[in-house]
This record gives sequence, structure tokens and C-alpha cells, in this order.
Amino acid sequence: MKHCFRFPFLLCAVGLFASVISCGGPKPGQVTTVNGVEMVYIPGGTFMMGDSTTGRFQVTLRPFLIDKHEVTNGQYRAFARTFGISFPVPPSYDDLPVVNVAWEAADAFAAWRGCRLPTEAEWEFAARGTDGRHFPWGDEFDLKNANGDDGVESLSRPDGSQDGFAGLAPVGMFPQGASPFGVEDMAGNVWEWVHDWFGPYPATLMVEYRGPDTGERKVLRGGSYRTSSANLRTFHRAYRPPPSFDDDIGFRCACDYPVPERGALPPNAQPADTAK
Ligand SMILES: [Ca+2]
Repeated sequence: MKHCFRFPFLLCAVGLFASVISCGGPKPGQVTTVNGVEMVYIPGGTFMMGDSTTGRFQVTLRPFLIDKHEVTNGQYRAFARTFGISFPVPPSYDDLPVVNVAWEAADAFAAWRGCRLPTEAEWEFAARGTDGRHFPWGDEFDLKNANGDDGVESLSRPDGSQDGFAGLAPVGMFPQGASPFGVEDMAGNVWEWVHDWFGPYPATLMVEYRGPDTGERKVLRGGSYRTSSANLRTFHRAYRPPPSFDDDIGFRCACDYPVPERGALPPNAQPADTAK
């Protein structure tokens, strides 16, 4: 098992999570590798969630980890093979985000990886931090920072006018559009399932906000390569019934911090298992 913070705690490069604690804990935005996947440490904190259109309320969260990138085809392939799920995506597409995954499958993948889907509040905090910004990088939209679409074919980079991709982009192609914590592709590329059922926001302060206990639609965040800047905003909410899937819907995982001991992949599902 390997889920220690790589820098500057080199003494913790390999070991159990107890080693992380003994090294004094991570810094906000610090990247760690959990079961072969880069995750970003998000410190506990309080922020204003939402905006005037969705309602705004104060949320306090405990520390957690969230994937630096969207889950890729390469990561999902090992899961699909383990459970005999048909996954007809060529290996050459392994760096692209996985799409056409229903909420139930995303939730199952996250559990298999020893993690979970982020709550809606965790997702928004990881995307915007505490200063209320409208996009992960700031308040002004810039298609150079995200794989989105504003009504023009967004292929012609690097002239600076558009994002450079007509469809899906490999994850991590827009580091300049990272969130205050360094989480990438929180705006665009693929919509991301989160844990919560959709429901109206509360009017009061909340600790560890979670959506309704039950519902008919799960929340999607972040917009996609097909959506306009309005959908790419950090506070924008979309939703679909959990069996839904589409070619611009994916997800990323979150983990409690410290990482639970259960966070180890089964031996037959290590990343090397993806090699054909
Ligand atoms: Ca995204």
C-alpha cells in the first residue's frame, strides 16, 4: 500500500498512513499517490457555497483528498476487467476521461478504489476555495483554461483564441486552469458525478453539507467540452437520474483523510493488470 505525501516528506515515500501523520501532515494542495492515482489534499475549512442564483450558505468541511484529474479510461479498464464489464475503448484512449458511466457505476468504481464520490460541497470547495471565484482560476472566463465550448469550434490552439480540442481532451491538459488547490479540469472536459442527490440548498449554516437522503436525480458538476461558460462555473449545478450516462459525463474520486486502511486495491486489480 502506498499513500504517503511525496514532497517534502521524503521519509514518507512508502509506508502506511501512520507515517503521514508522524511527518506533520500535508499542506493544502499537496499531491499524494493513493493506489497509483494522484490525489490532492484539501484542508478542512469554511466557505460560502453557491451564489445568488442557487442560494448561498456557509459550509464547514473536514479535510479530504480528491483526484487531481478526472478518472481515465486506463484507470477504469482495470475495474472493468476485474468485474467482467464490457469496456470497448481502445487502449490508445487510456489518457482520456472515462465517459458513458452511470452514477451507480461511478460510485462502485470509487468504492473499489477504496474511495468514494466527493460530496457536492467537497467538489465545490476543491474547485473554488474560499474566495468565491466563479471559475477555478478566477472570476473571468478564458477558454484557454478549460476544455469547454462557447459556440465556436474550439480546436485552433495555440493561437490563444480557443481551447484546442474539438471533443474530449486527455486529462491534465489545462494546468493553468487549475483550482486554488491545484485540482485540474474542474471546469469542462467532462461533467462529474458527485455523491449527492439534487435538492434545494438549505438557508442556514451547515457543517458537512450533504444533499437530501433520497431523491430522483444525482448532481453533476463542472460542465463539459460541449457546454458554455455558464455551465463551467464553480457553483453551477446540473442533475440527471442515476442510471443516466452520456459521452460527456465522467467523474473523479475523493477519499477521507487520513486514507482508510481499506483503501487498497485487490491484488488482481493493480494498475499493472491494465497492461494487455
Ligand atoms: Ca471536469
